[in-house]
Amino acid sequence: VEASVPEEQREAWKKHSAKEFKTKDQFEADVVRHIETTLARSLFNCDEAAAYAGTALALRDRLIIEWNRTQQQQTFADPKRVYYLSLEFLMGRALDNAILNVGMKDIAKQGLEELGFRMEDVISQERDAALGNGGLGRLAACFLDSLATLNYPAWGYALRYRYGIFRQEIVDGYQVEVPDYWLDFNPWEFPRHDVTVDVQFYGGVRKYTDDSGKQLSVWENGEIVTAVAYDAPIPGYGTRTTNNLRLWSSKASHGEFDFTKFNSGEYEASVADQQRAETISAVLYPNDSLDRGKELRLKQQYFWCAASLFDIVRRFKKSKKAWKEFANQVAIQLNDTHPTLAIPELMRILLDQESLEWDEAWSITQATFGYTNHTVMPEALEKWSVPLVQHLLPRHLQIIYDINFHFLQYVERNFPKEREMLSRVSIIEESEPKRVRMAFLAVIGSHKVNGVAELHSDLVRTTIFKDFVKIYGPDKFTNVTNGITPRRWLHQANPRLSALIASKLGGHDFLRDLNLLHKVEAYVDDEEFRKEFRAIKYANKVRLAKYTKEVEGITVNPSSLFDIQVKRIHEYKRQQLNIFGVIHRYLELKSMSPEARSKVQPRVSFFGGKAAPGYWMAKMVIHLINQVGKVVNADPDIGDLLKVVFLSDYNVSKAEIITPASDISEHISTAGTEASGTSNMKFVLNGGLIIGTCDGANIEITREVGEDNIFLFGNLAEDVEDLRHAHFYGDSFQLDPSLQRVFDTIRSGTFGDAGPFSGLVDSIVDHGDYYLVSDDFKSYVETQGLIDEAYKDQEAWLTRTITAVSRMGFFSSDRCIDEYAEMIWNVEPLPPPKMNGA
Ligand code: GPK
Repeated sequence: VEASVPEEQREAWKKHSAKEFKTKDQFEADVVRHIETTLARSLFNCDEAAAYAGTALALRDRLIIEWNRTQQQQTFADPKRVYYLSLEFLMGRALDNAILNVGMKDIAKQGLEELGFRMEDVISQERDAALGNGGLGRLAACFLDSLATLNYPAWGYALRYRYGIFRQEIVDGYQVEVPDYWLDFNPWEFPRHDVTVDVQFYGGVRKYTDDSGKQLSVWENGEIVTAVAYDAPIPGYGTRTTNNLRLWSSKASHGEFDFTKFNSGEYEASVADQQRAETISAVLYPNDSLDRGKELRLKQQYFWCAASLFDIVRRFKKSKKAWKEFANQVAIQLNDTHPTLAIPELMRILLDQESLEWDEAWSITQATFGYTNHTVMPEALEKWSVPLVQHLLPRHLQIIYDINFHFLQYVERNFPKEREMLSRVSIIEESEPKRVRMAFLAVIGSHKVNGVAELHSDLVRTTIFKDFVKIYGPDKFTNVTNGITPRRWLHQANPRLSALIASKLGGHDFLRDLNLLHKVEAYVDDEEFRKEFRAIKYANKVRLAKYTKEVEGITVNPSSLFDIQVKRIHEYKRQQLNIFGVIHRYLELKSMSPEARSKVQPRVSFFGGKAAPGYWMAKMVIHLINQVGKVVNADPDIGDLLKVVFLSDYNVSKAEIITPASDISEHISTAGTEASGTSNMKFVLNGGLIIGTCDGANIEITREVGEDNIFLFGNLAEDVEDLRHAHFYGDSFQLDPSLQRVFDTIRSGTFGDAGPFSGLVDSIVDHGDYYLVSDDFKSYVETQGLIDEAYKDQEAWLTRTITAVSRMGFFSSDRCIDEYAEMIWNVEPLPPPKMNGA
């Protein structure tokens, strides 16, 4: 490549090529230069926001140098690449992460101090990039971190939403949603106005015969919307590899406005067109584990799949390799069913544009895709109405029918005696209207399907995809237990614990190889180590207490047991079980003698999480928590013995403050409903224990840390079906007396107007208690009692937490990514780029 550029030019470029800062002085010079020239500010009007902007731009320069080199090297080596298609990337803040990943923390801290700023204050100026709902989106963000850290050539593809997940405000104890317009100043993205893709919607299909007599289809006369690429650099930790996250933004294909319409006096119509196009990437849908079937959502999905595939195919075609090499060059992972349209889209490209035969196109497609399932709950499984798909994507519907036809033929041939199976496994559900079962299409179009924890992957194989295991054999289905990046969730969120571990292990290697944590167990009896470990936990609790006072106005005592449940609010996650338990605790305290009260372990129950805006029950759970907090926190009989806090607007940057501060965290879903959970891993890694059900990754956490270091309770997944059945058909419903008392108290108006809470109570008492709150209540309360007792022995508790931390190595997202790379993608790392003079 270089040889094509004349010698003199090459020399000039090399001489002036951008240099990365290495010293504190150079860092400060870069920051000041950006503040003065990029931002047009000065020493005299540089506030913290400007200091953040200058620092971010200085860091960005550095990332970009490494990013350019990584991309050049990948272009040159042309290895097999991974493309992670996810509608959600819950990235959080980028600056702190960038500073740590390039190993510049001390330099940046000292440099900022010399310029008159505290690093923490500067970092906290950044808005979260909140392009996701919950676990699924944060998993994607952890995966990007691991892919770069492990030097895998990998790209993420998503949408550039103008509005991320809404900000949550609490008004009169109710959730209020506020739009999250986050793009005012975003130094981490690079608009690529030259990288665009025209995406078609609607229109019709015309069949024709080409010169060789072959029958072909062409999709035409649709509406065109243009996708513009925005790139964000993803730095690896301790490596120069800097990968790319490409976000697509939608705009009208005719630019600002349509001149023909404008000139014919339809100015308003032309602007309306433009706004309609921009609406596609305007907002992240705020539903978690719920499919709402909205047309705009389907448009988002196709827009993003079509733009991404075009980009991937364009890159492949530059290499001039034959089509049969495609799956040797490209691995595409479907994060849930949201990108499933990528399957018929690749087929359309191969059949209609590249004129491949069906069988070849299909084997390329299947070899390219892998599909990750994140839930077995029916309300979350996407099904698009056939008339809607027909209208919006007529050619794709034909291809989906053809895929189904070939598939059902295969099933019929191989299972001639099981004719009922055909309707069960058909991609098309024979409902009114008919619907496309996206999960089935994803299974059929992929070569591997994985669940996200062992129990979940078992349920995937034995429930929703049971027939497919029979059809394809068991090898198509596998498990990759989720993980988390220890860079953000230990080193960044809990720097002092990271430093303590590094001091004993002789450096920070464990951040790249988390299994090294097992060496920490040797220090479990080391007095000096224990003292510092305890002091760190206390300091983290003090930090959360300070935050709680400043932001929520509630005083909590950091010596109390901190009990935390933060995650999306969902009936299956059972925050209602937690708050009913809190009410029970309150009632017990109220009925105790002062003498008995003096022996009680003080506790703070923290809650946090957003409810989907249309999810009434979840919103009432939030309301109940806030109302209980109002009463309990103001009760002079109770004092520090019990406090109830709802931490509003839970997000990634808040999780970095909350996670290191727990003594106990709650992961109490109805068994069989939480596919994995990932915050459970974060809390234990930061020295907190879990109260949890035998669900998701709790089971593997138990296996790793040992049964003595986790508090499990409740019914097992295998018994859930029978219990549900019994609620409906068994003898009359008998409530545990203490739960009955909780309900009576709510109904009596102790926590304000009981009207809003009737749905919560009735769903248990009158509507079959689908989530088995009543079945698990007693064992939940008892286990909380065991925790109170155990916590009183602070030395034994400390031993448990240290032991648990040392056994968490398995839950690094690096381990997951290596498993995906080997079992699903068949890709190898590419050694990081060399730098000039390196
Ligand atoms: C699963 F189906 C979904 C969804 O729509 N959103 C979401 O965040 C979560 N998830 C699971 O609920 C978690 O158990 C799991 O850890 C996470 O995905 C990542 O796999």
